[in-house]
Amino acid sequence: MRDAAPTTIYLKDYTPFGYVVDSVHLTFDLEPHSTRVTSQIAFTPNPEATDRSFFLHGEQLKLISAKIDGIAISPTVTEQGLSCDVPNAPFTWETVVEIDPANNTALEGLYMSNGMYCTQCEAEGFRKITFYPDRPDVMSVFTVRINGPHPVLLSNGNPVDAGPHWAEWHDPWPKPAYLFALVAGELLAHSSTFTTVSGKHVDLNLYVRPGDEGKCAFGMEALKKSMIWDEQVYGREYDLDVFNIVAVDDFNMGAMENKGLNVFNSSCVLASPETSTDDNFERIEAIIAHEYFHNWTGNRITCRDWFQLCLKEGLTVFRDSQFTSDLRSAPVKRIRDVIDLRGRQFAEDNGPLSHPVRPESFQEINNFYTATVYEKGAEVIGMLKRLVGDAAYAEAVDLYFARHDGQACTIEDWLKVFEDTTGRDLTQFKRWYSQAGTPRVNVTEDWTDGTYTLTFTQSTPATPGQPHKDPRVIPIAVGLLGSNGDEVRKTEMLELTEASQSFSFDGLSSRPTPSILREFSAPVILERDSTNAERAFLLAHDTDPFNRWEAGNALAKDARLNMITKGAAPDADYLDALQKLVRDDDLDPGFRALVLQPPSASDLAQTLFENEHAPDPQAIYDASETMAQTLAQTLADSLPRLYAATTVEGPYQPDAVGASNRMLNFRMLALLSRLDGGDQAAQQFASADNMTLQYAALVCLLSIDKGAEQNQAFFDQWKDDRLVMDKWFAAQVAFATPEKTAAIAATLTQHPLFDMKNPNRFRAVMGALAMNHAGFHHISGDAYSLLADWLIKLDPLNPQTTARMCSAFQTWKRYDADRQALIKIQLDRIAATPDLSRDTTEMITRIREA
Ligand code: 0A1
Ligand code: ZN
Repeated sequence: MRDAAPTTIYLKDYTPFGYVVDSVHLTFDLEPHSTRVTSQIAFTPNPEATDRSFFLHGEQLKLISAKIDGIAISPTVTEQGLSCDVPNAPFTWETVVEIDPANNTALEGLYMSNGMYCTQCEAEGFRKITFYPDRPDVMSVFTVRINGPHPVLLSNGNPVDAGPHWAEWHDPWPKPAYLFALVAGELLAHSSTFTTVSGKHVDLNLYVRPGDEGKCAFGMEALKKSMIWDEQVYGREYDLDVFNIVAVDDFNMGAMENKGLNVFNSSCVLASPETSTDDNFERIEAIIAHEYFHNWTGNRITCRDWFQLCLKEGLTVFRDSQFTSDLRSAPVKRIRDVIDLRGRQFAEDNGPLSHPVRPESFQEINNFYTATVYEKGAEVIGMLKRLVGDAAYAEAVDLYFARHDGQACTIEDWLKVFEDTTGRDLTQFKRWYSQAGTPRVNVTEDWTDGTYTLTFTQSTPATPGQPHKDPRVIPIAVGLLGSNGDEVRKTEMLELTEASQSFSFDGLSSRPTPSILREFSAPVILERDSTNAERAFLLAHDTDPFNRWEAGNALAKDARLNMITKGAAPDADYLDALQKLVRDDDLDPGFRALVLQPPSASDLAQTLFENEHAPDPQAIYDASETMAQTLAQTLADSLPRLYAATTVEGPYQPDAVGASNRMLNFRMLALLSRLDGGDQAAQQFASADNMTLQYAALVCLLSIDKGAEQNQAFFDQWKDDRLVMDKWFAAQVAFATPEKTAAIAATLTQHPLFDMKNPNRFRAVMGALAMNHAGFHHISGDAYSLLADWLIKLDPLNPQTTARMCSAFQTWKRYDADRQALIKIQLDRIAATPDLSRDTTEMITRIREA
């Protein structure tokens, strides 16, 4: 067994650690296979704790020596850690351990990536570096000495001193061990400086491998924008002399907010016009902001225990969304966030992996870095802000920073600052943190004697371990439109608190058209009978951009669902509404592109399932293809003009306006390709001087089962660029036709550049396989077994990435009996694999229990 038998940890069992850590001094003697870590830790008995047993976490460590107050001791060591008797008074603890970073393929703790040393300690990776109370409520001041031959030796905080082959760092801010970081390697710095609002000078460095120095400028600018934004919007200033970012090629997640030393997956920080798309630029800007914002929401104020993960993640995602909205188009950001929420979080919340924003138990915390904790966690903050208003939100957050700076907190602490500043009782609101599942909100309406009444009824389906749900507080933003499209009632925030509740509007001269759940004011599924005519009206007139898009989205979904379930032809009203909208040059091109973006196959599948139809992935694919073809023909006259009008002249800039035009330009090219067999796309591919246009052209070609020549040319041009090669691997699988998908993915796993140990490359192929809905669910079952084969192979090397990718199977109960049987075989096969990791065991067990 590589992992100890899984045990379940419960929120209700929390107790504080028996000792306070006054200071930590670490020395690293770096060697690829035998790095020595010497720790000197000052412990004091914790007056607030009752349990004084002394247990330090430690996994995969070779204990060389242990001393208490300078005297050698022989502690009891197990696979999980170490225990021994200690004095009932302050004492100094010292251990020497040996670890093997070169063989650390799990990418947790201290590991090596392309010859460079780096660490990943969240959530529980520090215990793979040395024996320590590895829990977020134990905060301490760290001093770190690194001995190694590398020109760059980094840790948290401020540099103290350095010499040939050594460096010392001191972080004055007490922090939990999960924020510890160390980096050593032959790296180049892209440097700049920042002066904070109170005049403090900060050195900024972005460290990269030689060859990547041309991809740093955008990230550095994004960092400065984030620093200014957090000062201006949240009053948060940076608090060290340096802020370092390091790009690492082998990384399980996107990036990590270690104090003063953020470590980034290189795909989430390196960017250049030639190698990155507009979407990459926007994502990089957001992730840099996210990690930077953690300095206050996560680091200065951290989590008491891992059940409180949403305290830092929900709030930080909310803050990075605000940042992107401020810098770019707010409506486009909101629409994209909702598409993403429905695609990932709703799928999670309505399946076997459903869990509350604040879970109450887990086996492996790494499995809870989920869309529910992050994105639904952010939606909960958005709702709170809508309920109390902007000014009260600002006041409460100020109090949060003032009251809790330097502490490890809980959701109760967070809600209390809102209760104290607003006088509101948030007991019912707190259900958003404790109840899993997506609420359904049904709306009916009445028009009697000049009074218009909306009646809302809420219910949430049972989720694993939670058969019964209580009504939540749901903010529902409603506006009313008159027959000429004028707003007869501006947006009002209705507060739904009962299972069923009515709201009336008086003094209207005629029956209005309601615009409900504006700005997507709550993460719920709204159920309401509507007509195509009403949706077309809202698509043309709604003054709320989100709901305007939503009306188009509802039309788009219905048209396809009718094709699938009733054999209907592509809906004429829908096509007509789209024609009008696409040609309306007063509308933001990015917004028009989003209205044209087809609903995802997975979203259609979920809706079919909810309406008691087992979704047929091939039928969904066929309907979407027919619709795209019909749309292309309907818009044929406008396509060349709009394609030309949205072609951005001049050198490429990753700015919001250019990106918005290119979004629509891409939609036009995709439709044009269906009429001209890909001629225009081939031309664009040949002449493109930036990745956005080059990649868009390749995608358009692959989507119509063409582009073999361009695919080869793309490979020849970019084979030495890792990040572009990830795109190459992914595109071939993601845009393959259903019957070819599994075979293409299988072939790519045999490609010399396929490397399962690199999470980005593994995800490029296997993630794309799972995302190609009709390809993944092809009735041959080939994709299911291919993915299972590779999950079984990866698990012993990298449990965390394996476990995350198991979620490809989470929706299996949506599908027909044949597909369920095919998936079940694979789930059983994975479950029966000897020595399966704790991470993957937990995921597969939960999915199988569906
Ligand atoms: N805290 C990081 C995400 C992160 C979480 C876990 C990791 O390794 C297990 C790595 C990164 C963030 O929210 O950006
Ligand atoms: Zn985060």
